[in-house]
Amino acid sequence: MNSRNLILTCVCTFLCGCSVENILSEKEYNQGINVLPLPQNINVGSGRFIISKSTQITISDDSLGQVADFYARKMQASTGMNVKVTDKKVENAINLSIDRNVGKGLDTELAAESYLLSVKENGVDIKASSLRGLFYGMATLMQLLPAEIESGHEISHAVWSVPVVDISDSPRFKYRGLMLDVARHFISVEGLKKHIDMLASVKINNLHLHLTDYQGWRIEIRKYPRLTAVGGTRIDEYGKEYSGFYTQEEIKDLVKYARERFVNIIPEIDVPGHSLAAMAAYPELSCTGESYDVMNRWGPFPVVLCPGKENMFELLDGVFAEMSTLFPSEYFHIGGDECPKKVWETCPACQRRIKEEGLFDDKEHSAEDKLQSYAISRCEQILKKYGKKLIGWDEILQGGLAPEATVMSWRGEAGGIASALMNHNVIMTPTSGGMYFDHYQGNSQAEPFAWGGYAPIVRSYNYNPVPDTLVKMGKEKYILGVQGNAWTECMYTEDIVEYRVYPRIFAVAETGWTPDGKKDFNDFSRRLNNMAVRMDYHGINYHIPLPEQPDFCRNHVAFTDVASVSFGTSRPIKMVYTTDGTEPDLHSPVYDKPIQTDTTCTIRIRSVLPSGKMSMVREVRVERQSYKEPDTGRTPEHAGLKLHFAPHRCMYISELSEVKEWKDSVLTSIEPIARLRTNQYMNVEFYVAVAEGYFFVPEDAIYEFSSNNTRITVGDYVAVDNDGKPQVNSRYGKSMALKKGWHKIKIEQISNFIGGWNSQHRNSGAVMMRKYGDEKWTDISKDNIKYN
Ligand code: TNX
Repeated sequence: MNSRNLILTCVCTFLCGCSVENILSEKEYNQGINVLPLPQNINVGSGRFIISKSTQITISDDSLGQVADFYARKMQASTGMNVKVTDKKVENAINLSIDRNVGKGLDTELAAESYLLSVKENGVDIKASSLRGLFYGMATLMQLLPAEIESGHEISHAVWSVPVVDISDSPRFKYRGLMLDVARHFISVEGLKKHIDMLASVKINNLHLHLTDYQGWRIEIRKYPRLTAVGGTRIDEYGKEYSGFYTQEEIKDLVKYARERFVNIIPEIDVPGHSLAAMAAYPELSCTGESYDVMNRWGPFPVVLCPGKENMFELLDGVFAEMSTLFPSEYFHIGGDECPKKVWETCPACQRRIKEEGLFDDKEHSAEDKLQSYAISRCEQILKKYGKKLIGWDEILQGGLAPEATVMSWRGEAGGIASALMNHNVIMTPTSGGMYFDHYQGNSQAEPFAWGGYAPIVRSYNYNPVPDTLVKMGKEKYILGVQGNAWTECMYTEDIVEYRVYPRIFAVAETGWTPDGKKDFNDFSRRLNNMAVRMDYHGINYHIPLPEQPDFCRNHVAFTDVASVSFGTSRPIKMVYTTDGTEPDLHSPVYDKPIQTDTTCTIRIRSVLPSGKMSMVREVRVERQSYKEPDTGRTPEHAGLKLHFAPHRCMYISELSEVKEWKDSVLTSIEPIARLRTNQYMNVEFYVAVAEGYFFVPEDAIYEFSSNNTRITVGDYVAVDNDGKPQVNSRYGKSMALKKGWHKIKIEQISNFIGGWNSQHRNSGAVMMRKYGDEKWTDISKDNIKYN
């Protein structure tokens, strides 16, 4: 024990009258300053302030009671101390006061979020010009305390201390947000409250709820009950109902909860594309009056509202009217993304509207683009009536921006830049900047199934929302801030949503708050270890970086002699492993050099945070093989593969034995095995196809295989197994040592919906292979397949 802690021990023994067992600040993850987002200015002094039974929160006037009570309750829960709130001056206190000078000179909203925090050995002073600023000052104080302060139940015999510091802090941007897509997969009110707690703790001030889409309408509208009665339920591919929506009472409760934590909730009703759930409820909203079912797979789809008719705008007026009273937010999001306009070209009502409004084709925009702008501008007018400002995705630029629209730039930054140049406000949330939390946060071979794309936390962290072009043009002030988006097509449960959002949203928090020049990924990584413990107390299922092979990440490694498998993590974290089949735990060997073996084994490896919390286990099968001889010495006779095809609906390979009506033909190249269908999006043609024959291996080598087809068998060996899994990115390839020559191959393909996906959706049909050491995959080409 060092001398400072000895003093602490004595002080606490004196104050508590008990023997001290738990000096929380000594724990590895509590050491140093762990404030996240990092404050603008921080000066660390020496000594510590200790929270004791006599510590009270003092307030300069009653209006501060709300903030003081909030934190008093929080501190009481974990420390067990009855932290009183008083308007009297007392010793050993946390003093909250309003000081109009804090943040002076800044933009009003930035000033309101600014605070001064001074910790001395005998007390804490927090000053701000508003309640919001005081709330953030207290949030920082919580982060200066040990992570255990987040506990919901008392931690006894603990010392609660804060380092002596001086902090002056204000945000870089006024908008710092998270979008949750509750339309594809619903999140319960309790689940949302958990998110709000975490967001508030890292000073994120906006929660954007994507409430409607093709796959569901999730908010009660009293005037249009069918929106939820019909639009709130879809029948999944197994015939099971999936439903959920928020009642207006639940929304009120949620909004109140968020307001108490200074989180603004922005609702989104996505129109005129992404509106199928509403059209299922009210078919007259479509151009043709055609009736639809709420969609049970992931789009986008060529289905759109009809802006030619007035009833679209009547409905939206009713919807916006009710929602405007529920959500105090000054912003309202109307979506506007991925609007399919083809149907409008042949819709008499749309064409009439185009004529009447003079929306003619010009060099830049088609008449239908302009019709979309017309629809968005009408939305803006309706919202204006209810005192709201419109936000839309960057597609609302097509056909011209609505006069006062704020743009969320997601398809890169171009839309954001174009909007800012036209003096429109912008929120940056580009896929390219690591702002898409449905993208993989680690190697797709190692991580659980996700939408696709790659957004490691370092990319989210390093993103700078102000493009140089805008700085040069003096337009950077139009960048309101930054947001991370969690689209939930592939987030089937609330746990998975948490896994994808945390900790990447903390990177967004820091990008949105801390000046770019002060950001430091290594220090951020260190602070994440402290945040992890806080998240544990909130029951958040956060992502812990998995061990990955730095060169080629694969779950199956073949070797003929000796194998050497090395691992790393996306930020410095300890790894433990076993090779004897047992589950690695805290006592297992620590990974410190490549694992070498000359016999077949399974490496089980996981990461361990300083708190002792472990990641999921990765299993890497390391298999000793001898080179497989070709299956025939002679070049097979005919070009292509033998194809057996049947129009049969099933889900698994094991069901193929039941198929009777096979039709035989020849597949001249492999890819069409996934293209034996009518329409990729709207209809899935259910079929099974099996192609058999030989493929040519150009040289003796170890090859790995990858394909989105259901199963690939080489000789007798299953080289790719996607059986029963969403086949949108191959994650199951195995490796084989193969001799030059013709080897047997069997390609099995099941066309069905799997996990909400058309199994053909992103499937090129190809079977790819690559030699160990090669960077590039190559398709098995039509010249290299033959049959007898
Ligand atoms: C595009 S981002 C969409 C969403 C999808 C997402 C998947 C945006 C405005 N539209 O509907 O869920 O991609 O990454």
